[in-house]
Amino acid sequence: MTTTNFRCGTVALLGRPNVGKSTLMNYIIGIKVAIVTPKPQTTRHRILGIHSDEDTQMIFVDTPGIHKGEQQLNRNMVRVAYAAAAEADVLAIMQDCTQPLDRGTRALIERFADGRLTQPRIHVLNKIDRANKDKLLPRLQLMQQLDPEAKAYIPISARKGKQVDALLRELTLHLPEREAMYDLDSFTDQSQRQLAAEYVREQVFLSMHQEIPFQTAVDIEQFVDVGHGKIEIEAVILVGSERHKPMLIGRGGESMKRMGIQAREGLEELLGCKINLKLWVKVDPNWFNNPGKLFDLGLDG
Ligand SMILES: Nc1nc2c(ncn2[C@@H]2O[C@H](COP(=O)(O)OP(=O)(O)O)[C@@H](O)[C@H]2O)c(=O)[nH]1
Ligand SMILES: [Mg+2]
Repeated sequence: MTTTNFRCGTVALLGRPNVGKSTLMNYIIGIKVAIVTPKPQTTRHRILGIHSDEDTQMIFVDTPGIHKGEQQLNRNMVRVAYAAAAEADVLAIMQDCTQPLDRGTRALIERFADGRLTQPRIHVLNKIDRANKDKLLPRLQLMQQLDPEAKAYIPISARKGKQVDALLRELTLHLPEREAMYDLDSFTDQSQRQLAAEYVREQVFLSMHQEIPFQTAVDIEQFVDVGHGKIEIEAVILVGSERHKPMLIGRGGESMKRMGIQAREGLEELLGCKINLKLWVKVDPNWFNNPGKLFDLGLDG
């Protein structure tokens, strides 16, 4: 590894829930390192996605969306997002330009524009594949007014990969000259065990409704490489109330079975091996307000 002219740094992906932070990171890395669902607050931890080539390494920090919430879990998630911003080399502040600029988004932009954090800021206007073209230019102008010191304002589509190369070029300009911090072939800092928990949780988010997904967590109790290209996994789906249990299991176990198959298929593709996945449901009332449990799950922020 040569140090001359090598650039390496962290880029914090910041923004309200559901603007497309995880989708963008997955597109850039080329695999699903962060789960994505149509539901807000899918991302709970700080997740790294590492993108390397011959002369740069960009470490994307995907963060939980910045939002208000009553539960301890929500407060921890917001703390994680701001801490990631404070430590990053570059701030990519994302918004969904198919939605009007709401108060929450404006407040977030103003908060970063106030200069407390001095890293270069880039505004990313996502979802241009669905946006009204006539509204894009005024929106870009408004961003320039709200944050005139930002380095760039870039419209993209994370889902379609439009203009993502332009964003990457801009980000590269602001990375410090520094040696690579991770192996050039690693793509995330998450362990296979953590990825397994996330892939199961993704299925819960996709299949369950109302408050259930937000009050569910996944704990991997067994993760054993049994050789011959096979991994055995036992995952517990933790629910916050007795009422949720039958809904997760579904009639005749149908729902659990479907979630298990989907999660297994995704993991087999990601890890490139055969997987035997067993799922259980356990009730732990109010786990999301229990500091000890949040600590155990790595959600203490
Ligand atoms: N149309 C469109 N949808 C997108 C785009 N990027 C993300 N989404 C969708 O927006 C939702 C939230 O995306 P996600 O990446 O989880 O947002 P996050 O909460 O900011 O991480 C998902 O349903 C995505 O498929 C985009 O560029 N265009
Ligand atoms: Mg996310």
